[in-house]
Amino acid sequence: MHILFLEVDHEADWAVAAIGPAFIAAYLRQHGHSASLQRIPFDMGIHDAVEAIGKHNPDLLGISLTSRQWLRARHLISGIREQLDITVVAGGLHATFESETVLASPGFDYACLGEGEEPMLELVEALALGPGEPVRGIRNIRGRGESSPKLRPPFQPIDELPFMTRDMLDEQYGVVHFSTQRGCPYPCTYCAARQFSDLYGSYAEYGRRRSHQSVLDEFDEIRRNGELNYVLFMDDTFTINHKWVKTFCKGYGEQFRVPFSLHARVETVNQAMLGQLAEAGCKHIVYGVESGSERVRHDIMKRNAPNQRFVDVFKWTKDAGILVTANYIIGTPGETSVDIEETIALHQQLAPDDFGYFVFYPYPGTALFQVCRDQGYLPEDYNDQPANHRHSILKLPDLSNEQIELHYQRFTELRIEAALKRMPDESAAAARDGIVHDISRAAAHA
Ligand code: B12
Ligand code: SF4
Repeated sequence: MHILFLEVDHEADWAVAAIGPAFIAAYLRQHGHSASLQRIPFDMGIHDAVEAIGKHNPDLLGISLTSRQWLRARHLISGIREQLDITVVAGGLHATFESETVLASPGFDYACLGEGEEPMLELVEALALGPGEPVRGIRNIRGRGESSPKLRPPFQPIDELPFMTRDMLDEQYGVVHFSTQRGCPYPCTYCAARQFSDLYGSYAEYGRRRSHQSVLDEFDEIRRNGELNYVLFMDDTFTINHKWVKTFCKGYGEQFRVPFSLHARVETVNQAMLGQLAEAGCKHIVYGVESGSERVRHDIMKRNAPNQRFVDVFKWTKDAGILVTANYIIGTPGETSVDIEETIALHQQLAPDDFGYFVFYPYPGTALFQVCRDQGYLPEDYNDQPANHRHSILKLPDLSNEQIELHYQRFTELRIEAALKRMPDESAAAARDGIVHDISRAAAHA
């Protein structure tokens, strides 16, 4: 069977790599099927999408859904199915935690909950038997009108998963995406990633990390087949196991030492580890700071590190010669303008090389989604509203949407200022217009 995965861009200039599909496609190919990927760029209409899909001559369409992709994907699949008679299965976080909504939408036949490799193979093999009654009873796969399916345990041993199909990752200039583990042990209440652990029971059941040998073998394969110039580690929190990281740094540093970036949490690093990472080639770390208010972090987000820890870790990271990016969230339920002032104050103290700032969006399946629903902050039609990080969809008692917009605007200004500071004087004035234009253009996509 030929399985075509769709990756639906939902913003003009922010396309992401299809990590989930690349894992599933590798597994399907290993089992004798063929698979490819069709990206649906932001400006591609339904007619062109149908034509592009037709060129792959697929037997089955698989679509990966995050909440941000949902609205456009819903529109596309409904339009595509009016013209193409083909079975559609959705997977990914949104399909997992909103499977009922997804299946109630025209054109979707199946939703896959949780990890997709084995369920997808089983579905493909059942569908290959020929047309007939809809397939039922496959663990993780929910059909229209069916209740939530039973889940199979997470894939074990993780080393036996084939390496991602790189031809589906749109990689250029030797910049590669890489995944060494599944799952994150932390309980952050806004995070959809950690919900997979809850889906499977706990992190002890869901969390798995590949062996060093498997990781190094994949790098070796990448280098044999093409360029390897920069590595983007996609793991939620790369630094959770010091022993693993130390051995990785030694092996990777000796054999590859290709520069790389990763995501970390301040509690999980220390000076020694940062030194090892830098020595192995680490050039950039992204830390989730989220809020400068210890109350918000502790009581609302379930993140217990004190502000001082962020200050120390940012210093150690810079001292190790690693660039540092901070991410902030504004507009969580229970947050006030005073808290956001504290975030800005902490940001000034941390002085990261760059930062991202996101208006809080309640992802289905998360603890804060439930809070928003229980407290009546969530609109009934949340699934019909765009999921983005520029506007709040909530009605919060302590923070109006106008206030959130103003705070967001302030972060934008801070970012423009920081960008201008990095430029020589003569280019700064000219650049200001360009940056303002780019940022307002990005905001217009919201
Ligand atoms: C790496 C990463 C990024 C990278 C690159 C993403 C990419 N795909 O290349 C970058 C930095 C660009 C990024 C950006 C953002 N990200 Co991000 N990102 C991640 C992260 C940490 C890992 C993704 C990953 O590699 N997963 C590994 C693969 C194997 O897992 P998977 O995708 O879930 O796939 C499995 C199953 O879901 C299923 N499956 C998936 N697709 C399909 C399809 C079919 C047909 C089937 C059957 C099954 C199936 O099978 C797969 C294999 O078992 C996730 C957290 C997470 N753990 O998922 C957040 C996450 C996906 N990001 C998220 C968000 C919100 C963002 C941002 C908005 C920034 C932000 N505020 O956090 C931007 C938006 C980008 C965009 N355009 O949408 C959210 C999405 C929440 C949601 N419910 O939609 C997550 C979950 C983190 C969170 N905050 O909770 N991200
Ligand atoms: S540490 Fe990061 S990935 Fe882990 S639960 Fe918290 S926000 Fe999610």
